[in-house]
Amino acid sequence: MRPKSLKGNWSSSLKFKAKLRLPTVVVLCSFFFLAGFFVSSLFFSQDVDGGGNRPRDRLLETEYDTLPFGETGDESLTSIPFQVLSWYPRALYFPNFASAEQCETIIDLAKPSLKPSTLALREGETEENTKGIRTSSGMFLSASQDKSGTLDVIEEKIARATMLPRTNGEAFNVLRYEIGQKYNSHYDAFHPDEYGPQTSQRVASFLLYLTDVEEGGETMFPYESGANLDGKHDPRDCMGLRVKPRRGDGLLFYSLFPNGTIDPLSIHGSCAVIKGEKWVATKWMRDQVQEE
Ligand SMILES: O=C(O)CCC(=O)C(=O)O
Repeated sequence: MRPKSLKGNWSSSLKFKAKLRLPTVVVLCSFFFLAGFFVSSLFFSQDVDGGGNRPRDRLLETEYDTLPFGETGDESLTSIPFQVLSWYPRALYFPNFASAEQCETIIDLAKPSLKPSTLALREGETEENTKGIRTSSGMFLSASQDKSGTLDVIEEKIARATMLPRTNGEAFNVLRYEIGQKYNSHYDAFHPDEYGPQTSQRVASFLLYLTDVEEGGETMFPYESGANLDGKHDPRDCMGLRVKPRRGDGLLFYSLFPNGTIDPLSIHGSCAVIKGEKWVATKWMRDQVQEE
């Protein structure tokens, strides 16, 4: 009897175990399937937008088929990162536009020839009655004067970034601001009502910051997005959108609207340097080809 009952117990326990195993297997399979799905979806989502920006890198680095290009085009895919600082006026920021060595080279070239900065004078203005508006020192330097080729490379990069031809650029105006020095708010474009008829006009300005500035020295846009238009604005005040100089970074803004008229919000200036020294190279781009 005992063995029989034992056998009976054994077989019923086997049946019980078999009954138990089937749902367990199903549950375990489902669990592993779901876990696998979850882990793989994690990897997949990192691939799409995770910290590394992988697809974008891939697009820039790889087999992106470039197109046939015209006589003055080329094969390279240029990547120049920029940030839109403002649409009113149109202002863009280009981090790491130039290297520290390039900045040093430009400063070394300009340093021996610095003179007090000057202004384009309006009717009734004299050097005497405009004293204090622009207190930096500076000099003009064209790419052809720089035997190291640094300005040539920078000028080419500015032309590519702005799609404004190099031939339309004035020589670089390299400026140094010492403590307390500044440039009151002003327009780079010349209004014919104030300056008389113009044969060419400044379209845009590209500023390459050659140094960091410990404190002050920001490029300011006091009317950004229509602010401070109540007629009480004092051009000496450091206000509005302020761009802090960082060595090697670039700032581009447009003085003219696409229709060729002057953007009243493009007024800008340099806040006084409070601590440190500011060096900047300005390139004004015009609507007409410039003579060398
Ligand atoms: O130094 C700056 O930040 C501004 C320079 C400037 O306004 C100019 O050169 O026209």
